[in-house]
Amino acid sequence: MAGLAASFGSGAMSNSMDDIAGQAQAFFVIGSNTTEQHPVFGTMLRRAVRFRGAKLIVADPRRIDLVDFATLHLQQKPGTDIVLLNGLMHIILQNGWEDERFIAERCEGFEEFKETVMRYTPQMVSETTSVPVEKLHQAAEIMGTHKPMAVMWAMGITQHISGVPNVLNLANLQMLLGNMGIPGGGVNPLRGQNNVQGACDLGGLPNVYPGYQKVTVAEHNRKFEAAWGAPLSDKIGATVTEIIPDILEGKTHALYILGEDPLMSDPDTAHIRKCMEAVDFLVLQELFPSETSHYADVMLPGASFAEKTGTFTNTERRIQMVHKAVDPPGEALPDWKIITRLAKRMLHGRTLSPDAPYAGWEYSSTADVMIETAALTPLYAGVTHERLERGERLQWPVKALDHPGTPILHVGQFSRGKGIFHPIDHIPPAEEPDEDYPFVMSTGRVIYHWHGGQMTRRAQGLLEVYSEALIEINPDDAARMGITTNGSAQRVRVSSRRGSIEAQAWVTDRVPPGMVYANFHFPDASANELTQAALDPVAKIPEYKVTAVHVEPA
Ligand SMILES: Nc1nc2c(c(=O)[nH]1)N[C@H]1C(S)=C(S)[C@@H](COP(=O)(O)OP(=O)(O)OC[C@H]3O[C@@H](n4cnc5c(=O)[nH]c(N)nc54)[C@H](O)[C@@H]3O)O[C@H]1N2
Ligand SMILES: Nc1nc2c(c(=O)[nH]1)N[C@H]1C(S)=C(S)[C@@H](COP(=O)(O)OP(=O)(O)OC[C@H]3O[C@@H](n4cnc5c(=O)[nH]c(N)nc54)[C@H](O)[C@@H]3O)O[C@H]1N2
Ligand SMILES: [Mo]
Repeated sequence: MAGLAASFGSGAMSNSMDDIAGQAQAFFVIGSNTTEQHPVFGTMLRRAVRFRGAKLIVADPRRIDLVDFATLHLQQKPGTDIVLLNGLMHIILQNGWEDERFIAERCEGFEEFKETVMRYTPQMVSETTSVPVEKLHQAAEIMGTHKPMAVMWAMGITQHISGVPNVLNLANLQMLLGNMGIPGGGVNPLRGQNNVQGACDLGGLPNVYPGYQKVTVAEHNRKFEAAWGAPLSDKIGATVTEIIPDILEGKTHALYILGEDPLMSDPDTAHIRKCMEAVDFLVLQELFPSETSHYADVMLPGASFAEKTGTFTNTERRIQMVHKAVDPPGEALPDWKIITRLAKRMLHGRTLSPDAPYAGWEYSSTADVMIETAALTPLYAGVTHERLERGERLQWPVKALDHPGTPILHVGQFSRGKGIFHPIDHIPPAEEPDEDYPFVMSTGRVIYHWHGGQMTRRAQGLLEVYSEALIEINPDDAARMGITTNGSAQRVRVSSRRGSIEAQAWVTDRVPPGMVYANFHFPDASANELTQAALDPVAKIPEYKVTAVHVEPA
């Protein structure tokens, strides 16, 4: 739940949940099952639609619950988001709905971008995405005439080999409409885990120190070397999706995994098994014996969220205090204490640099960790546990002790000066359906379970409502194959080039014909037996959302 999972997804919400839900005239939710996966914000959006009449456009290959409240549903084929967005921007430009002043004053690269977009005619976009031309026009009109509009997305956008270009194209859309730096607008990636934002903020990424200070900038290296009293590398490290496959290349020899269950959550499980068998030494810091624990040489017992005190930074960059409610059981300790103990053992016998204030790992509580964070991290410079305890609602950047924090980013100016339009062309998914594997499988979550299910499969109440993996399949496909939900032929076998799983079918028009949807909550039918490690070349995020599969009655 913490740690290296931080490499999934990137960036931060430019706006806050309150200003979006309260002030947007329209919402564009693309690739996020918001009511099931972000229920608090999902409820806020639903209320804004019902009680305030805000418009809602949902772009999702599935008819997710949010569609019931939507003004319009664009049901694009998985992996065609670039084309869809180019088509919408094409129509916006044709009708003069762009914000000329914003583009002229705050952006650059517009002409080249426009040239690309003008090649994506509604007809051609409709053919690639299977969204009807009229719906493209309706969506573009809502966007062009309801400002500000807020854009929200999640893993349906980022878990593709085109994850980064997909996100850049959403930024293009918001710059084109002038929806940046204002309440009710912005570009808003909904961050998944309770503290994935905090883990990224505080350096849980291979290319930056805390506060996104790049390791390749000499000045940053000097600052952290002086603070920590140790020589530091200026080389960008590897991501989790590189570290594990590197075992078979002989480049990774040992793993220290905290709060992650790669046997369940990484793509292509058969390959991950081989890697785990091959690694020389594996330390796993966990709450429970997980699927990955079968391969661990040493297990360190971590304490759960309810058993420790510290901060979580949520999806809107808000830093929040969390207090210990119960004592950790047995020998379990908060993760920071385990890490500190390990670090001190490693320091043993080394003389510490006397001028380096944080060389010795001397923390008596997480408040001390925050003092060090504030001293070295401009984004968190004014954050202290005292301020948070007083009830201050701090969203970074918090520039000083008397700075109130920053609810909306990019007001008046982008952080790098001008906003750049990026011309983006279609990048087809790494694997497309063919004769042998004619279906597209997409994967994700259900509301009742959490990822590999180590926590939620231990909760009896949740198992009572959702006890085994269900695979969503369209009624037309099911009828053709003789699959019914209450007859004898209710189980399906789904196979890809990597593996095969068998599970209960859920015959439903939530998915269109030709598509199935599977989750990775149950070890005996995990979608990741089938997925592949095709990565976005920049973010290194796997293409979990598109796999070519074969489906048959089991
Ligand atoms: N209950 C519960 N809540 C969770 C989690 C959990 O495990 N359980 N996990 C948390 C975490 S870490 C995360 S990252 C978030 C994830 O939150 P979300 O990203 O909202 O959830 P996902 O289930 O990954 O699916 C996202 C949506 O993308 C759609 N989709 C599939 N393919 C495509 C495509 O090609 N294009 C587009 N535009 N959409 C597509 C799917 O139909 C789905 O509706 O959820 C968080 N919340
Ligand atoms: N097919 C497919 N695969 C996916 C995705 C998808 O959409 N489709 N989504 C991906 C995404 S976005 C994510 S974020 C990952 C999530 O994948 P993981 O991070 O592997 O999953 P989690 O279940 O969140 O957490 C892993 C473990 O952390 C332990 N844990 C919980 N709290 C603590 C703690 O405080 N300390 C310690 N030490 N351990 C703790 C839990 O017991 C659990 O076993 O899955 C990815 N995998
Ligand atoms: Mo995630």
